[in-house]
Amino acid sequence: MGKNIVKHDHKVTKEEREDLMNQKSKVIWLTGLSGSGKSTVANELAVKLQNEGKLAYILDGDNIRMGLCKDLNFSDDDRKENIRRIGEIAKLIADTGVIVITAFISPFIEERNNAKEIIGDDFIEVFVDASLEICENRDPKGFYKKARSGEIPKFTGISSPYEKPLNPDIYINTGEMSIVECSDFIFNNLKLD
Ligand code: ADX
Repeated sequence: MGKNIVKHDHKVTKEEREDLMNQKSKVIWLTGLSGSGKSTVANELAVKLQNEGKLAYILDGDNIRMGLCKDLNFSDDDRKENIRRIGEIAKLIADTGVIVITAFISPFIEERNNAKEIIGDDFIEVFVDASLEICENRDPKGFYKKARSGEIPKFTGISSPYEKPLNPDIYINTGEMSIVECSDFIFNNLKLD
């Protein structure tokens, strides 16, 4: 903690906010290659949660990099800072009682562990797996092509590493399961009550 800073305790607790909304907050942390389907799965899951009467909110890599993290690029250090900020924001939102779904490549084991440390017990790591070959074939934004030609440097999976989770809480493979199956599988493995 910084110098001359004193933590305030508030009267209304996280548990009371959760009770008000009849849910338990979580941070559903989706990690995987670009094009693996993180944002698509996050959207499907958010619809499912909404339909079940659970309040959820998505934090998404591309969107956050247009605002809060627009000063950051894709060097290892900037990716770590990106994930540190997302970890802190996710923790704050989860403290409101809302379920957070994050969709960031978050390529390094150490930074994901760091996010887990910041967030605590609410953190659920979901590995959104799909082979590099599949992601590259999908290439929804045309970025793999540009990465191969050198136009985009330090691209995850091509010229920058992706460290797979060794022991994720939930594993889905978007090359083998449909998006709805993936979303349902995550939903069924959350303990929300
Ligand atoms: S992370 O590595 O810091 O977690 P983040 O999820 O925020 O990445 O952003 C990834 C998105 O940024 C990708 O889906 C892609 O659209 C875009 N992007 C642009 N340049 C790169 C790059 N060099 N490596 C990976 N993604 C990139």
